Amino acid sequence: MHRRQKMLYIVLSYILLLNTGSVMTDAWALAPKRSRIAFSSMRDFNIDIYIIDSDGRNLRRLTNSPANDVFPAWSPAGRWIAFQSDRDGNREIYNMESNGKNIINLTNNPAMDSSPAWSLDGNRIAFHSDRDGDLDIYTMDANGKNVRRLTNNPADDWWPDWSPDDQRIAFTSDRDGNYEIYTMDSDGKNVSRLTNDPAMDWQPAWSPDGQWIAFSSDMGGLFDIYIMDINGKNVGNLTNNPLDDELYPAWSPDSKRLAFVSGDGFLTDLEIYVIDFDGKNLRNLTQHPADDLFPDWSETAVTHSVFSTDNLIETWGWLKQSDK
Ligand SMILES: [Ca+2]
Ligand SMILES: [Ca+2]
Ligand SMILES: [Ca+2]
Ligand SMILES: [Ca+2]
Repeated sequence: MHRRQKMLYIVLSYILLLNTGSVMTDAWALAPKRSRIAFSSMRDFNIDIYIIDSDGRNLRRLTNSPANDVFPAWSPAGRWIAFQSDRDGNREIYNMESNGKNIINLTNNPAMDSSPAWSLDGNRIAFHSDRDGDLDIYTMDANGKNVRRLTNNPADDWWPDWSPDDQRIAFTSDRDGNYEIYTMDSDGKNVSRLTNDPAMDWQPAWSPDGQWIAFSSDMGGLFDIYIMDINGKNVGNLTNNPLDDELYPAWSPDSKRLAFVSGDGFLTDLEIYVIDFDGKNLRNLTQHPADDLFPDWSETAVTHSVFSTDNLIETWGWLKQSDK
């Protein structure tokens, strides 16, 4: 199989077959913060969601289901992790507390609902779905209500990610013949194309400082992680790896580093890597023979470690019920 076809097959297998109002209390704001990466892993022979400190310590498994739990996405304050699972028989978006408890079903539609991305005010979740016949971008309230369709195009429109001011949403579409990165207002208006090349450009990730959009592209042959400014200019290859493909970029909260997925040169044993914004200090974070993929990075309070009982978590949940 051609390498690009094989990569597409692998990615699509995971997708298709695996099928504020915030009022910070002083105590919450002072709670210790940890830099952590949520990801999915096949290490227990089906794919579940894990978290690991960004220095590689404190690996913790969050879901334990025979279903496929993929695409974890931290809420801005770190209390929730949205994810995609096929535990009800088709792909839906769920929310859980970042300690893995209180799983809540957000979508309930026989179509594929995938790739959740939180608005930075914590009020909305963008996702892609083929519920209207082809892939389009939608948003919903964080409780699953008020679903709005943002794109209406027979092309594939997918992989949404919000700008840090919640005004724009980056996404991928092949509406102009091949996959390019686009942005649009968060109501779907004022679509702008950022890339324009015959390569496959997809999986945009908006930097938390608002300056950059990272994405994966095979414009250099294999897939690498590229960074461009939010107007599509100054495109640079961050990974520049001639041996394997890089996918799924995810920014650190300080916009100084990125996590991404890469393999070992044979499209097997996918790992989560982290790298500095300038391409230095590449590190394999997971180092496990199973596939590790779909990283999402957060630096937020670790309430379930600081306060070890469920009672206290619930108390904090009550105190912080406006926290998304
Ligand atoms: Ca569904
Ligand atoms: Ca579409
Ligand atoms: Ca392209
Ligand atoms: Ca691995």
